[in-house]
Amino acid sequence: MKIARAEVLVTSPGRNFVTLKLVTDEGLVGYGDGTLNGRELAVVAYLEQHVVPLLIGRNANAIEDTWQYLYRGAYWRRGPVTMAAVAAVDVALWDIKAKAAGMPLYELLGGESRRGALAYGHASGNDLPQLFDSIREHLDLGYRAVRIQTGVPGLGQVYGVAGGEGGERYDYEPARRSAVALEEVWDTRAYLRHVPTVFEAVRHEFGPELPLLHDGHHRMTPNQAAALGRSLEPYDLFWLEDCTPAENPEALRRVRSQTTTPLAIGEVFNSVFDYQTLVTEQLIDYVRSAVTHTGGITALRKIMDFAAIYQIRSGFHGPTDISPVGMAAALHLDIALHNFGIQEYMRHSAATLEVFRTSYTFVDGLLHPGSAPGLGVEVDEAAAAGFPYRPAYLPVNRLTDGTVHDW
Ligand code: KDG
Ligand code: MG
Repeated sequence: MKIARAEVLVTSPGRNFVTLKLVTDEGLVGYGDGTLNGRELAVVAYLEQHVVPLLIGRNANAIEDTWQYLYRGAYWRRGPVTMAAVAAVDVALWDIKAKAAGMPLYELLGGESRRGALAYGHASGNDLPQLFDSIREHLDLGYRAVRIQTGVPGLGQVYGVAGGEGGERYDYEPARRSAVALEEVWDTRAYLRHVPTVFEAVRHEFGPELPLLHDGHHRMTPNQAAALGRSLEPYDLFWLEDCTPAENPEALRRVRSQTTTPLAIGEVFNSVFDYQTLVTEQLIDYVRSAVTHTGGITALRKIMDFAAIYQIRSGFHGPTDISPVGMAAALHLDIALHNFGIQEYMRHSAATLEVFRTSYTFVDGLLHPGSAPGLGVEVDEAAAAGFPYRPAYLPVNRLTDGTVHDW
Protein backbone atom coordinates (compact mmCIF):
# COMPACT_ATOMS: atom_id res chain seq x y z
CA MET A 1 0.00 0.00 0.00
CA LYS A 2 1.48 3.34 -1.07
CA ILE A 3 0.82 6.95 -0.10
CA ALA A 4 -0.93 8.42 -3.14
CA ARG A 5 -1.92 11.89 -1.92
CA ALA A 6 -1.09 14.24 0.93
CA GLU A 7 -2.90 17.45 1.78
CA VAL A 8 -2.49 19.99 4.59
CA LEU A 9 -5.80 21.29 5.98
CA VAL A 10 -5.84 24.54 7.94
CA THR A 11 -9.02 25.44 9.77
CA SER A 12 -10.00 27.74 12.63
CA PRO A 13 -13.22 26.63 14.32
CA GLY A 14 -12.67 28.79 17.44
CA ARG A 15 -8.92 28.33 17.19
CA ASN A 16 -6.35 27.38 14.55
CA PHE A 17 -5.60 23.75 13.68
CA VAL A 18 -3.23 22.13 11.17
CA THR A 19 -4.18 18.64 9.95
CA LEU A 20 -2.31 16.39 7.54
CA LYS A 21 -4.49 14.13 5.42
CA LEU A 22 -2.84 11.14 3.74
CA VAL A 23 -4.66 9.00 1.17
CA THR A 24 -3.33 5.63 0.01
CA ASP A 25 -3.60 3.99 -3.40
CA GLU A 26 -6.16 1.65 -1.76
CA GLY A 27 -8.31 4.62 -0.79
CA LEU A 28 -7.59 4.58 2.95
CA VAL A 29 -7.45 8.00 4.61
CA GLY A 30 -5.34 8.87 7.66
CA TYR A 31 -5.21 12.10 9.67
CA GLY A 32 -2.40 13.56 11.75
CA ASP A 33 -2.33 16.71 13.90
CA GLY A 34 0.47 19.24 13.28
CA THR A 35 -0.92 22.18 15.27
CA LEU A 36 1.65 24.46 16.93
CA ASN A 37 -0.16 27.22 18.80
CA GLY A 38 0.77 30.66 17.41
CA ARG A 39 3.24 29.19 14.86
CA GLU A 40 0.78 27.13 12.82
CA LEU A 41 1.81 28.37 9.39
CA ALA A 42 5.46 27.43 9.95
CA VAL A 43 4.38 23.78 10.23
CA VAL A 44 2.15 24.17 7.17
CA ALA A 45 5.15 25.41 5.13
CA TYR A 46 7.42 22.65 6.51
CA LEU A 47 4.89 20.01 5.53
CA GLU A 48 3.87 21.41 2.17
CA GLN A 49 7.30 22.47 0.96
CA HIS A 50 9.56 19.82 2.44
CA VAL A 51 7.64 16.73 3.57
CA VAL A 52 4.69 16.13 1.24
CA PRO A 53 6.93 15.72 -1.86
CA LEU A 54 8.90 13.01 0.01
CA LEU A 55 5.80 11.06 0.96
CA ILE A 56 4.17 10.43 -2.39
CA GLY A 57 4.81 6.85 -3.51
CA ARG A 58 6.25 5.73 -0.12
CA ASN A 59 5.16 2.49 1.53
CA ALA A 60 2.29 3.53 3.82
CA ASN A 61 2.94 0.52 6.08
CA ALA A 62 6.56 1.43 6.90
CA ILE A 63 5.91 3.76 9.84
CA GLU A 64 9.21 3.36 11.70
CA ASP A 65 11.22 3.72 8.48
CA THR A 66 9.30 6.86 7.46
CA TRP A 67 9.84 8.35 10.93
CA GLN A 68 13.61 7.74 10.77
CA TYR A 69 13.74 8.98 7.17
CA LEU A 70 12.08 12.29 8.07
CA TYR A 71 13.96 12.73 11.37
CA ARG A 72 17.49 11.70 10.39
CA GLY A 73 17.16 12.46 6.71
CA ALA A 74 16.51 16.17 7.27
CA TYR A 75 19.96 16.61 8.92
CA TRP A 76 18.33 19.39 11.06
CA ARG A 77 16.86 17.37 13.89
CA ARG A 78 14.32 18.19 16.58
CA GLY A 79 12.64 21.53 17.24
CA PRO A 80 8.89 22.09 17.60
CA VAL A 81 8.17 22.85 13.94
CA THR A 82 10.02 19.79 12.62
CA MET A 83 8.64 17.46 15.26
CA ALA A 84 5.04 18.65 14.82
CA ALA A 85 5.40 17.94 11.09
CA VAL A 86 6.92 14.49 11.75
CA ALA A 87 4.12 13.81 14.25
CA ALA A 88 1.45 14.67 11.70
CA VAL A 89 2.87 12.11 9.26
CA ASP A 90 3.41 9.47 11.95
CA VAL A 91 -0.12 9.70 13.39
CA ALA A 92 -1.72 9.69 9.93
CA LEU A 93 0.20 6.49 9.10
CA TRP A 94 -0.87 4.82 12.37
CA ASP A 95 -4.47 5.84 11.57
CA ILE A 96 -4.16 4.18 8.16
CA LYS A 97 -2.53 1.03 9.55
CA ALA A 98 -5.26 0.58 12.16
CA LYS A 99 -7.99 1.23 9.60
CA ALA A 100 -6.38 -1.35 7.30
CA ALA A 101 -6.41 -3.81 10.21
CA GLY A 102 -10.03 -2.91 11.01
CA MET A 103 -9.07 -2.20 14.63
CA PRO A 104 -8.95 0.77 16.99
CA LEU A 105 -5.35 1.94 17.09
CA TYR A 106 -4.77 0.95 20.72
CA GLU A 107 -5.06 -2.72 19.67
CA LEU A 108 -1.92 -2.29 17.55
CA LEU A 109 -0.14 -0.68 20.50
CA GLY A 110 -0.69 -3.72 22.71
CA GLY A 111 -4.39 -3.50 23.54
CA GLU A 112 -6.19 -2.07 26.55
CA SER A 113 -4.25 -1.83 29.80
CA ARG A 114 -7.20 -0.19 31.55
CA ARG A 115 -10.91 0.59 31.16
CA GLY A 116 -10.38 4.32 30.74
CA ALA A 117 -7.86 7.12 31.14
CA LEU A 118 -8.25 9.30 34.25
CA ALA A 119 -8.63 12.89 33.01
CA TYR A 120 -8.07 16.23 34.70
CA GLY A 121 -9.77 19.50 33.80
CA HIS A 122 -8.88 23.12 34.41
CA ALA A 123 -10.64 24.93 37.23
CA SER A 124 -9.72 28.58 37.60
CA GLY A 125 -10.95 31.85 39.05
CA ASN A 126 -9.75 35.35 39.78
CA ASP A 127 -10.79 34.90 43.42
CA LEU A 128 -11.83 32.03 45.70
CA PRO A 129 -15.61 32.17 45.07
CA GLN A 130 -15.03 32.06 41.29
CA LEU A 131 -12.52 29.26 41.71
CA PHE A 132 -14.84 27.20 43.92
CA ASP A 133 -17.66 27.60 41.36
CA SER A 134 -15.33 26.43 38.63
CA ILE A 135 -14.25 23.38 40.68
CA ARG A 136 -17.92 22.50 41.30
CA GLU A 137 -18.68 22.83 37.58
CA HIS A 138 -15.88 20.37 36.82
CA LEU A 139 -17.07 17.91 39.45
CA ASP A 140 -20.59 18.15 37.99
CA LEU A 141 -19.17 17.34 34.55
CA GLY A 142 -17.71 14.15 36.04
CA TYR A 143 -14.07 15.14 36.46
CA ARG A 144 -12.26 13.25 39.22
CA ALA A 145 -9.14 15.44 39.16
CA VAL A 146 -8.74 19.18 38.65
CA ARG A 147 -5.99 21.67 37.93
CA ILE A 148 -6.19 24.78 40.09
CA GLN A 149 -5.10 28.20 38.74
CA THR A 150 -6.00 31.54 40.31
CA GLY A 151 -5.62 35.25 39.85
CA VAL A 152 -2.98 36.96 41.98
CA PRO A 153 -3.94 40.00 44.10
CA GLY A 154 -2.49 43.15 42.55
CA LEU A 155 -2.12 41.66 39.08
CA GLY A 156 -4.70 41.89 36.29
CA GLN A 157 -5.66 39.04 34.00
CA VAL A 158 -3.09 36.26 34.33
CA TYR A 159 -2.38 33.42 31.97
CA GLY A 160 -4.06 30.16 32.94
CA VAL A 161 -7.15 31.78 34.46
CA ALA A 162 -10.35 31.90 32.44
CA GLY A 163 -11.44 35.40 31.58
CA GLY A 164 -13.36 37.45 29.10
CA GLU A 165 -12.72 40.28 26.68
CA GLY A 166 -15.10 42.29 24.56
CA GLY A 167 -17.92 39.93 25.51
CA GLU A 168 -15.90 36.91 24.30
CA ARG A 169 -15.10 34.42 27.04
CA TYR A 170 -11.88 32.46 26.77
CA ASP A 171 -10.84 29.54 28.82
CA TYR A 172 -7.57 28.84 30.47
CA GLU A 173 -5.09 29.40 27.70
CA PRO A 174 -5.91 32.43 25.63
CA ALA A 175 -4.34 32.40 22.21
CA ARG A 176 -6.09 35.67 21.53
CA ARG A 177 -7.09 36.75 18.06
CA SER A 178 -4.83 39.61 17.10
CA ALA A 179 -2.12 40.40 14.57
CA VAL A 180 0.52 40.56 17.33
CA ALA A 181 0.78 39.00 20.79
CA LEU A 182 -0.82 40.89 23.70
CA GLU A 183 1.10 41.43 26.93
CA GLU A 184 0.38 40.62 30.58
CA VAL A 185 2.13 41.77 33.76
CA TRP A 186 3.62 39.16 36.08
CA ASP A 187 5.06 39.22 39.62
CA THR A 188 6.47 35.90 40.86
CA ARG A 189 6.86 36.97 44.51
CA ALA A 190 3.21 38.02 44.74
CA TYR A 191 2.25 34.69 43.14
CA LEU A 192 4.38 32.69 45.59
CA ARG A 193 2.79 34.43 48.57
CA HIS A 194 -0.71 33.76 47.27
CA VAL A 195 -0.76 30.21 45.90
CA PRO A 196 -0.39 28.24 49.19
CA THR A 197 -3.33 30.16 50.69
CA VAL A 198 -5.45 29.11 47.72
CA PHE A 199 -4.60 25.42 48.11
CA GLU A 200 -5.28 25.62 51.84
CA ALA A 201 -8.75 27.05 51.10
CA VAL A 202 -9.46 24.46 48.38
CA ARG A 203 -8.51 21.54 50.64
CA HIS A 204 -10.63 23.02 53.43
CA GLU A 205 -13.66 23.29 51.10
CA PHE A 206 -13.27 20.10 49.03
CA GLY A 207 -11.52 17.72 51.44
CA PRO A 208 -8.37 15.59 51.18
CA GLU A 209 -9.38 13.10 48.46
CA LEU A 210 -9.74 15.18 45.28
CA PRO A 211 -6.53 15.01 43.18
CA LEU A 212 -5.32 18.61 42.68
CA LEU A 213 -2.78 19.79 40.11
CA HIS A 214 -1.08 23.12 39.52
CA ASP A 215 0.83 24.61 36.57
CA GLY A 216 3.71 27.00 37.31
CA HIS A 217 4.15 27.84 33.59
CA HIS A 218 7.98 27.85 33.83
CA ARG A 219 7.97 31.06 35.86
CA MET A 220 10.18 30.21 38.86
CA THR A 221 13.86 29.98 39.66
CA PRO A 222 14.98 26.63 41.14
CA ASN A 223 14.95 28.15 44.66
CA GLN A 224 11.50 29.65 44.22
CA ALA A 225 10.20 26.35 42.85
CA ALA A 226 11.73 24.43 45.76
CA ALA A 227 10.07 26.83 48.22
CA LEU A 228 6.69 26.52 46.48
CA GLY A 229 6.94 22.73 46.34
CA ARG A 230 7.62 22.66 50.08
CA SER A 231 4.86 25.07 50.97
CA LEU A 232 2.37 22.97 48.96
CA GLU A 233 3.34 19.66 50.60
CA PRO A 234 0.55 19.83 53.24
CA TYR A 235 -2.03 19.99 50.41
CA ASP A 236 -0.86 16.75 48.77
CA LEU A 237 -0.74 17.80 45.11
CA PHE A 238 -1.03 15.23 42.33
CA TRP A 239 1.67 17.31 40.63
CA LEU A 240 3.35 20.68 40.29
CA GLU A 241 3.86 21.28 36.57
CA ASP A 242 6.52 23.28 34.73
CA CYS A 243 7.93 24.89 37.85
CA THR A 244 11.16 26.10 36.15
CA PRO A 245 12.05 26.95 32.52
CA ALA A 246 12.15 23.65 30.66
CA GLU A 247 15.38 24.28 28.74
CA ASN A 248 17.46 23.58 31.84
CA PRO A 249 16.80 20.07 33.20
CA GLU A 250 19.53 20.49 35.85
CA ALA A 251 17.30 23.04 37.62
CA LEU A 252 15.06 20.16 38.64
CA ARG A 253 17.90 18.66 40.71
CA ARG A 254 17.66 21.55 43.13
CA VAL A 255 13.87 21.40 43.26
CA ARG A 256 13.80 17.62 43.64
CA SER A 257 16.26 17.60 46.50
CA GLN A 258 14.16 20.09 48.47
CA THR A 259 10.57 18.87 48.09
CA THR A 260 8.49 15.71 47.82
CA THR A 261 5.73 17.44 45.82
CA PRO A 262 5.48 15.38 42.58
CA LEU A 263 6.86 17.13 39.49
CA ALA A 264 5.68 17.13 35.87
CA ILE A 265 7.33 18.78 32.89
CA GLY A 266 7.63 18.47 29.14
CA GLU A 267 4.82 20.16 27.18
CA VAL A 268 7.44 22.17 25.26
CA PHE A 269 9.81 19.21 24.83
CA ASN A 270 9.99 17.52 21.46
CA SER A 271 12.47 14.67 21.80
CA VAL A 272 13.49 11.80 24.05
CA PHE A 273 16.81 13.62 24.51
CA ASP A 274 15.03 16.40 26.40
CA TYR A 275 14.15 13.76 29.00
CA GLN A 276 17.50 12.01 29.34
CA THR A 277 18.69 13.72 32.54
CA LEU A 278 15.20 14.06 34.00
CA VAL A 279 14.41 10.38 33.56
CA THR A 280 17.72 8.73 34.39
CA GLU A 281 18.10 10.84 37.55
CA GLN A 282 14.40 10.39 38.40
CA LEU A 283 13.93 14.16 38.71
CA ILE A 284 10.31 14.02 37.54
CA ASP A 285 7.24 11.91 38.16
CA TYR A 286 5.24 12.63 34.98
CA VAL A 287 6.02 13.12 31.27
CA ARG A 288 3.95 16.07 29.96
CA SER A 289 4.69 15.70 26.26
CA ALA A 290 2.04 15.67 23.56
CA VAL A 291 1.94 13.19 20.68
CA THR A 292 1.58 16.23 18.41
CA HIS A 293 4.76 18.01 19.56
CA THR A 294 7.02 15.02 20.10
CA GLY A 295 7.15 13.37 16.70
CA GLY A 296 4.04 11.25 17.04
CA ILE A 297 3.07 7.93 18.57
CA THR A 298 6.27 6.22 17.43
CA ALA A 299 8.43 8.67 19.41
CA LEU A 300 6.25 9.18 22.48
CA ARG A 301 5.86 5.43 22.93
CA LYS A 302 9.64 5.14 23.11
CA ILE A 303 9.86 7.98 25.64
CA MET A 304 7.27 6.25 27.82
CA ASP A 305 9.00 2.85 27.63
CA PHE A 306 12.25 4.57 28.67
CA ALA A 307 10.41 6.37 31.51
CA ALA A 308 8.77 3.13 32.68
CA ILE A 309 12.12 1.71 33.75
CA TYR A 310 12.39 4.63 36.20
CA GLN A 311 8.79 4.44 37.52
CA ILE A 312 7.84 7.62 35.69
CA ARG A 313 4.30 7.87 34.33
CA SER A 314 2.50 9.72 31.56
CA GLY A 315 0.53 12.94 32.00
CA PHE A 316 0.17 13.94 28.37
CA HIS A 317 -0.51 17.50 27.33
CA GLY A 318 -4.13 17.85 26.20
CA PRO A 319 -5.03 21.54 25.83
CA THR A 320 -7.53 22.75 23.26
CA ASP A 321 -4.70 23.92 21.01
CA ILE A 322 -4.03 20.26 20.23
CA SER A 323 -6.72 19.18 17.77
CA PRO A 324 -9.14 16.31 18.39
CA VAL A 325 -6.89 14.26 16.08
CA GLY A 326 -3.95 14.82 18.46
CA MET A 327 -6.20 14.19 21.46
CA ALA A 328 -7.39 10.88 20.03
CA ALA A 329 -3.79 9.81 19.34
CA ALA A 330 -2.93 10.51 22.99
CA LEU A 331 -5.93 8.49 24.17
CA HIS A 332 -4.95 5.39 22.19
CA LEU A 333 -1.53 5.56 23.81
CA ASP A 334 -3.02 6.23 27.27
CA ILE A 335 -5.19 3.14 27.08
CA ALA A 336 -2.37 0.91 25.90
CA LEU A 337 0.50 2.13 28.14
CA HIS A 338 1.21 0.32 31.37
CA ASN A 339 2.80 3.42 32.92
CA PHE A 340 -0.16 5.74 32.24
CA GLY A 341 -0.68 8.38 34.94
CA ILE A 342 -3.30 10.95 33.96
CA GLN A 343 -4.51 12.73 30.80
CA GLU A 344 -5.17 16.47 30.56
CA TYR A 345 -8.58 17.02 28.97
CA MET A 346 -9.92 20.43 28.06
CA ARG A 347 -13.13 19.99 26.16
CA HIS A 348 -13.02 21.33 22.60
CA SER A 349 -15.64 23.86 21.53
CA ALA A 350 -18.81 22.89 19.65
CA ALA A 351 -17.40 24.54 16.51
CA THR A 352 -14.21 22.44 16.74
CA LEU A 353 -16.23 19.25 17.16
CA GLU A 354 -18.35 20.19 14.15
CA VAL A 355 -15.20 19.99 12.02
CA PHE A 356 -13.55 17.06 13.80
CA ARG A 357 -16.03 14.21 14.36
CA THR A 358 -14.69 12.19 17.28
CA SER A 359 -15.60 8.83 18.75
CA TYR A 360 -13.87 9.21 22.11
CA THR A 361 -15.98 9.28 25.24
CA PHE A 362 -15.73 10.88 28.70
CA VAL A 363 -17.69 8.97 31.34
CA ASP A 364 -17.28 9.21 35.13
CA GLY A 365 -14.02 11.08 34.78
CA LEU A 366 -12.49 8.51 32.41
CA LEU A 367 -11.68 9.00 28.74
CA HIS A 368 -11.79 6.18 26.19
CA PRO A 369 -10.80 6.44 22.51
CA GLY A 370 -13.75 4.30 21.34
CA SER A 371 -13.78 1.21 19.16
CA ALA A 372 -13.92 2.72 15.64
CA PRO A 373 -11.10 1.47 13.38
CA GLY A 374 -8.06 3.76 13.33
CA LEU A 375 -7.92 6.89 15.47
CA GLY A 376 -11.69 7.32 15.44
CA VAL A 377 -11.67 10.91 14.16
CA GLU A 378 -13.01 12.05 10.79
CA VAL A 379 -12.61 15.56 9.41
CA ASP A 380 -15.57 17.29 7.80
CA GLU A 381 -13.73 19.24 5.12
CA ALA A 382 -16.77 21.26 4.06
CA ALA A 383 -17.26 22.42 7.65
CA ALA A 384 -13.51 23.08 7.98
CA ALA A 385 -13.57 25.36 4.94
CA GLY A 386 -16.11 27.56 6.72
CA PHE A 387 -13.50 28.51 9.34
CA PRO A 388 -10.50 30.15 7.63
CA TYR A 389 -7.22 30.75 9.50
CA ARG A 390 -7.06 33.90 11.64
CA PRO A 391 -3.89 34.87 13.53
CA ALA A 392 -3.98 34.24 17.30
CA TYR A 393 -1.13 34.42 19.79
CA LEU A 394 -0.36 33.49 23.37
CA PRO A 395 0.28 36.52 25.59
CA VAL A 396 3.82 37.70 26.38
CA ASN A 397 4.65 38.18 30.07
CA ARG A 398 6.48 41.20 31.41
CA LEU A 399 7.61 41.71 34.99
CA THR A 400 6.46 44.84 36.79
CA ASP A 401 9.76 46.50 35.76
CA GLY A 402 8.98 45.87 32.09
CA THR A 403 11.37 42.94 31.49
CA VAL A 404 10.08 40.11 29.29
CA HIS A 405 9.67 37.06 31.50
CA ASP A 406 9.28 33.27 31.27
CA TRP A 407 5.85 31.78 31.34
O1 KDG B 1 -0.05 26.47 23.59
C1 KDG B 1 0.34 26.51 24.92
C2 KDG B 1 -0.72 25.88 25.79
O2 KDG B 1 -1.12 24.64 25.29
C3 KDG B 1 -0.23 25.69 27.18
O3 KDG B 1 0.18 26.89 27.72
C4 KDG B 1 -1.29 25.08 28.06
O4 KDG B 1 0.23 24.99 29.89
C5 KDG B 1 -0.71 24.52 29.30
C6 KDG B 1 -1.31 23.28 29.82
O5 KDG B 1 -0.76 22.76 30.79
O6 KDG B 1 -2.28 22.83 29.26
MG1 MG C 1 1.13 23.49 31.16
